[in-house]
Amino acid sequence: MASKLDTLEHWVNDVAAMTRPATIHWCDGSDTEYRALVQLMLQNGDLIELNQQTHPGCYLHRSSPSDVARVEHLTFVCTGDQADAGPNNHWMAPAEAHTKIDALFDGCMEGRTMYVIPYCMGPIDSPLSRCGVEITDSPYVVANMRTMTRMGAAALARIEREGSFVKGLHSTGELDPERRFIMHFPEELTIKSYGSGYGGNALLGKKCHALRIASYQARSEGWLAEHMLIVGIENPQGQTHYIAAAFPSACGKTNLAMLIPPEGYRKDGWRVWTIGDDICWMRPGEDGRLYAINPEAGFFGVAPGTSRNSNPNALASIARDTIFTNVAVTADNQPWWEGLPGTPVTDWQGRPYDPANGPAAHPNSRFTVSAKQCPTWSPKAEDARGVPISAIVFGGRRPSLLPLVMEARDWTHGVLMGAAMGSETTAAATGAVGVLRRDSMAMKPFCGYHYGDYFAHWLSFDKAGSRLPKVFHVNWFRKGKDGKFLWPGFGENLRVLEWMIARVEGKARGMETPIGILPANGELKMDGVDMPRETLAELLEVDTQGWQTELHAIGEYLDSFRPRLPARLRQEQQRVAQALDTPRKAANA
Ligand code: GTP
Ligand code: SPV
Ligand code: MN
Repeated sequence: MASKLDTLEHWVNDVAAMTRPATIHWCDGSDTEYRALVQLMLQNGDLIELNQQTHPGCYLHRSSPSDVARVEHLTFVCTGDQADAGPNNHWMAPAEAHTKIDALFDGCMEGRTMYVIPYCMGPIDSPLSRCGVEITDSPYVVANMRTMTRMGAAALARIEREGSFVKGLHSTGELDPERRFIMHFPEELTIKSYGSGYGGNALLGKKCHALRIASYQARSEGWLAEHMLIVGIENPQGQTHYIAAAFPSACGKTNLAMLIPPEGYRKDGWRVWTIGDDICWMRPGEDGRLYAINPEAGFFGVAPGTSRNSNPNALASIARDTIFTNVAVTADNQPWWEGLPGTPVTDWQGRPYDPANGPAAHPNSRFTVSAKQCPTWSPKAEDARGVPISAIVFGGRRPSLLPLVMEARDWTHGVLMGAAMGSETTAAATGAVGVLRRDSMAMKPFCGYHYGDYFAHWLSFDKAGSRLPKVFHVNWFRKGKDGKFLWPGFGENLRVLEWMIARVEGKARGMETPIGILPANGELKMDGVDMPRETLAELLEVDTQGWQTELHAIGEYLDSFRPRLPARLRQEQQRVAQALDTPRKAANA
C-alpha cells in the first residue's frame, strides 16, 4: 500500500517542477537547523545581530518598506461558487486564481533553496490540532514558523499517520506590491501566497491556515476557529476560569492575554495564566462546555507600546531568543520602539533616525518569540483536551457609545453583539488607520466563508445539552471630550474580568438595560483607581438615542448578508431596537 507520505512527496515534486529550486531542504525543527538558518541570514543580510549582551539570541529583520502589513485587498478566498466566499471576502474563481498565481511561481526559486516545513497547529497529541506543510523559499519564514508552530519531525509523523494536511505554497518573489497575492482554496485545503514576506501574508500556518482555512473546516466539522486570545484567571481560592476574547488586529489581545493584576489583586492572590494571544480553536466537549486550544506555539506581537508599564510579561518574554521585525535600534544596538525608554539612532528602514520621517519603529513592527518564554505561560496550553471556556468577550476600538462592559442576555444576543462589533482600523493591515468599520467577531479579514453562514454556524451551538459560556462586550478605548482614553486599561482590565467571573458564578446581580446587562452600582471594584465618579458613570452610560441610531446601522449591516443571513439574528436586532424604543413610548403615553 502506498504510504500517506506519497501524497506529500508528489506535491513537493510538483511544486519543485514549477518553481525549479537549486536544492530542497526538509525542515526537522532542530536547534542545529535553526542555528544554521540564522548564520545564513546573518550572511545574506536577512537578519542583523542585535546587542548580544543585553539581548542574547536576538536579531532584527528589516522588511521591504512596501511589505510591512497584511494586504486585505490582495487576499482572496477562491471557492467554486462565489456566493460561498460572501461579501466579506474578495473572490476569484479557483481556476483563474491558480493560473494567475502559478504564472508568478513559474521558475521563481531558480538558484535558491526550497524549504519544506511540516507543522502542527496545536498540541501534537491533541484531537483538536491540525497539520499543514508550508513550502517556502524564505529562511526568515522558516525561522518564524519554527517559533510560531510545532514544526518538524513530530508533525511529519502525524501527517504520515493522518494523511490529510493543509498545503501552503509561499514565495517571497520580487516583493513587488503589483505582483502580490494571498490566495486561499478552502475546498482544496490549499493556500498560495506570492510576493510578500510579512507575517500574516507569509507565515501560512497563522492567519491563512489557522483562521481562513480552519474556519471553513470548522463549519462542516462542528467547531470554531476564532481570532481570540485565551487567558486563565485564577482567584484567591485557586479556581481558574478561562476566558476567550476576540479583539481586532492591534486592539489588545496580546496585552490582555498576559496582563499583570493591579497591586491589590496581587496581594489578594489573583493570578493570570496565558494560553494564547491571537488564535483560538474550540469545540463542545462531552459535558456540553466549549473546550479551547491555542493552535500556535509562539507570539507574533505588536512591538510599539509594549513597555514595563503596559506589558511587563511581554517585555520579559522578548529579552532573549527573539526575532524583531521593523523596529528601530539604539546607539548600543538594542531594539527600540515608541513606548520604551532610551533613544533610537536608526529607524526601522535603517536610516539615521529623524522625527520628520515618522515613528522610529514601524507602527506594525513585531516580535516573534516562543510562548514558553512568557512568565505567565500556562502548563494547560499543552493539554490535549484544551481548557473549558467560561466567558467569550468581544471588543474593539470604539471612541464613543460602547460602554466599558456589557453582558449578553443569552447566546443569541451574544452572537448579535459579536456580529455587530465595530472598531477603528490599525496599522496591522495596509490602508487608512483610525477608520471605524464593522469587524464581526474580529474576523472580517479572516473568515474563510460567507459571514451569513458563519453567523448561522455560531447560532447552531445553542442546542440541547450545551453549556455555553456567557458572552460579553468590552471597550477599553472610549475617549473623553479631551480625546484621551477614559479607562486606564492594561492590568486594570482585570477589574472588568472579575465582574464577568462574578456574573458567571452568579455572584453579581448586574443591571438590566435594553442593550444588555451592565455592572450595577458598586459592582466594579475600583479601589486603588484614581478616577472621578463621573468618568466611571460616562464609561457605563447608555445613550438611548445613540443606540437607536447604532441598532439601525447594525440592521442595515446585517441585511448586507442576505439571503444567507439567519432570520434569528435579524429578529434579535429588532428585539434590542424595540427594547430601546419602549421606554420612550412609555414616556410618551
Ligand atoms: P494582533 O497581533 O494584531 O492580532 O493584535 P493584538 O490584539 O494582540 O494587539 P496588542 O495586544 O498587541 O495591542 C496593540 C496596541 O493596543 C498596543 O499599542 C497596545 O499598547 C494597545 N493596547 C492594548 N491594550 C490596551 C488597553 O487596555 N488600553 C489601551 N488604551 N491600549 C491598549
Ligand atoms: C494581525 O494582523 O491580526 C496579526 C498579525 O496578528 S498577522 O500575523 O500579520 O496577521
Ligand atoms: Mn491577529
